[in-house]
Amino acid sequence: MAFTLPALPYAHEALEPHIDSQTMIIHHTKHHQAYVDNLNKALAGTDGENKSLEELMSNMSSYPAAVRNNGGGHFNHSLFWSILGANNGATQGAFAESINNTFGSLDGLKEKMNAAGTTRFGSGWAWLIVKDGKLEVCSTPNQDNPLMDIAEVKGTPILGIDVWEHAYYLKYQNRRPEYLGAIWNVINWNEVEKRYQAAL
Ligand code: MN3
Repeated sequence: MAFTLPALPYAHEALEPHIDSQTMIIHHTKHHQAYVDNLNKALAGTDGENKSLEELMSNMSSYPAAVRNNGGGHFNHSLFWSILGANNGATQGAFAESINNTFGSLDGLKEKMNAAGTTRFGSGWAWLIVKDGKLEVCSTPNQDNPLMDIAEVKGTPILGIDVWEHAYYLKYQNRRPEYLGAIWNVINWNEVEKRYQAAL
């Protein structure tokens, strides 16, 4: 029951020009594959071998760092690929209403996410989470995420943006804010909304 690398739901070049195909190929087939392989290695022969990713996240304090780093890496990237793709337009209905009520507008949400990603020192993630039925923006270091029992801010992540340099360095070099500005062109809002509904 080893974990496996999920296929991308689109081609590696599908996010051009906002995220270049070389970055996507390396990010998916090298970085994510390494998290999967190292997670399987870290769990081999332990009781964690038969746990789901979600079960691992919620009990992360009882696992060694290799499970935290690589299990988080596997979960985070699987979510990341799913919420990218063709930008399918504005959000609607209850989800759009909740965004407007919480952040003023969709632009307000983007600003808050970009600020979380820009101010995260070193490597990590910016997150939109559902917590007690409400939307909230937060960030985590390294491959941590808000599902982990050790997270500072806990909730169900419905949109995550990878701000590790490997996510943008080939195209944007040190310009993380430019990458964060561009990524909104390739967010699959249908998927984010689906995750929002499921998290309520
Ligand atoms: Mn990454």
